[in-house]
Amino acid sequence: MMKRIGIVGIQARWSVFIGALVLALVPGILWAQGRPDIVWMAGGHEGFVHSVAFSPDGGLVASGSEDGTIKLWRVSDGALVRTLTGHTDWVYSVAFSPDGALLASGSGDRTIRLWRVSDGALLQTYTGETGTGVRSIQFSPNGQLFGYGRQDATVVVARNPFARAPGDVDGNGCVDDADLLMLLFAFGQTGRGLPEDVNGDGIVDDADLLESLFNFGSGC
Ligand SMILES: [Ca+2]
Ligand SMILES: [Ca+2]
Repeated sequence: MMKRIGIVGIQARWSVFIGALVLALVPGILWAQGRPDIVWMAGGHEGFVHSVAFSPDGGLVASGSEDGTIKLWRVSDGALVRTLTGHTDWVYSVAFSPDGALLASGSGDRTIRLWRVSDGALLQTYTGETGTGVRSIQFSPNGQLFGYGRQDATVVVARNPFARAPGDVDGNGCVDDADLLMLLFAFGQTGRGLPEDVNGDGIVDDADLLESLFNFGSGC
């Protein structure tokens, strides 16, 4: 009888210990599941923010809002770098080009706009082939194309008019020895948005060299 009480007592103590442990851990677990680990939060838009995108170098985050503006924020501290204005309806989607030079935006105002990131200049506005509005937009990995989704259930892929010619690593408009040299110096490097990564697959290798050689002399 005494032995049974002893076992029951040990079991009870273990139950209390495990219960206390669970009570101690659960709030932490729930907290971790309940909210992300915030670096910063920033207000400034005057409507729903429909889209955010990081620049390839990680320095900027762009946001597109129902207020018709796009804002560029410094990732390190959340400082507002620039507000891009021009859209006359909701901005549904924003995307950086792989080299970080361009930002594309799609809007309910039936336009697509291409902006220069360095100074916020509006480089191009498309009003054709935008249907009843543009909901989503993204560049191809090598930056030669951009794709977008329209409100009328249509997907479109178009050429980026500001893309470098394949193989024009230094962006001077001509594929020549200088580009090949840059490519060879960067051979083996990995990462997104490298100008030497001609085919945009994330690595500078034989395939990029071949594509450059294939386009050698173009634009010169
Ligand atoms: Ca070149
Ligand atoms: Ca490549």
